[in-house]
Amino acid sequence: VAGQPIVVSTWDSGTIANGAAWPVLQRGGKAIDAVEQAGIAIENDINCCVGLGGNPDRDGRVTLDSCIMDDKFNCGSVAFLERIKHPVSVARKIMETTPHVMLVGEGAQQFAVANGFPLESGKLSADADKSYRKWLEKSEYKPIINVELNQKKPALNDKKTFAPNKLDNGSPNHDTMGTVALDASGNLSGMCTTSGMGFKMRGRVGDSPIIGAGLYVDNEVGAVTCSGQGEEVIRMCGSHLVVEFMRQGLSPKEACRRAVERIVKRDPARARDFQVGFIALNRKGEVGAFSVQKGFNYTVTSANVQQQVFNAEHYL
Ligand code: SD4
Repeated sequence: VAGQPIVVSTWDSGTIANGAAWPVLQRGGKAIDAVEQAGIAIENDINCCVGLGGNPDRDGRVTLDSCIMDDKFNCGSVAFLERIKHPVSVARKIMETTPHVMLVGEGAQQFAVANGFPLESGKLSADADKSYRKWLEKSEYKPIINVELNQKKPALNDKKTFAPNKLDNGSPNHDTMGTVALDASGNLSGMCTTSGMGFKMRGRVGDSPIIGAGLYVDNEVGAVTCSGQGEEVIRMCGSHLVVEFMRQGLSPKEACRRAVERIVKRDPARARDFQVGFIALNRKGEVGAFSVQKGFNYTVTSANVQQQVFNAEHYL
C-alpha cells in the first residue's frame, strides 16, 4: 500500500533517531535507508546505551550489537563488535555483500575494517568511564529497570529490593535504540542498535542483534523491535512473536501486549525485576507498544503527528 510514511523508535531518545530517519522518508526514500540513518544518528550521540560512548562490559570494554532487516527478509547482524562506530552500517554491509546474516567479535571487526570502517581507539567516554569506576566498587551485575521507576516501584507486597534506576550520569540504563519505518511505497524496514546491558559478562550478547528477538520485519504484516532485558526477549523470540500475533489479526498494541504477557507469565515474580518494551508498526501504518513495567516510552514521527513521545501501557 502506497501511503503515508511513518517512523517509530524506542524511548524518548527516539527523537534523535527519528530526526535522522524522517527526512529520508519525507523525500520519498526507502525505509531501509531511513532506519540506517536512525541508527547512525544515535550511534553518533554519546549516551549510556548505544554506540562507542556506551557503558562497557565488566572487563571495561564496550561491545556493540546491532541488526537491520528490510522488506524482503534480507537481514544483517553484528554482535560483540568492538571499536567500530557504526555497527548498524556494518550489519547492512553484511546483509548486502555477504552470503551470511551474522558476524561476531573479531571476525565482525575484521570485516568492518576491510570494508573501510575506521578502527576507533576503544577508549571509554567520560561518562562511561565514571560509571565503570563506580561499578567496580561493588562489581555487582544488576540490570536496571528504567529511569521512571526511580521514584516508584511497581505495586507489590514483597520485599524485593530494586536496583537503583538511574546511572550516576543520570541516564536510563535501558536505552537500546530500535527503529521501524514504513516508506511512501508501503515497504517496511527496521534496525536495532545497542551497547547492551551495562557491565554484562564479557562475550554476552543480548536480543538486539538477533533477528526474531530484538527485531523482525515481515512486509506483509508489520515490523517490530524492542528494548529491555535481552535474555527474556530471546527465550520468547519476542519481536517475531509480536509479528505473528499481528498476522493473526491483532492490532499492534494488542500484539505487543500478548508478547509481554507471554514473557511475564513464565515467572511473574521475577518479571517485577526487569523491563521489556515492544514497539510495533503494521503495514497500514498503525502503531502500538506495550511493556512489562511502567516507564517505557517511544517516539513517533509522521506527517500527522509531526514528532511525539508516547508512554506505553504496561503489564505490571
Ligand atoms: C540487551 N536489549 O542487551 C538490550 C538492552 C537494552 O537499553 O535494551 N538496553 O539486552
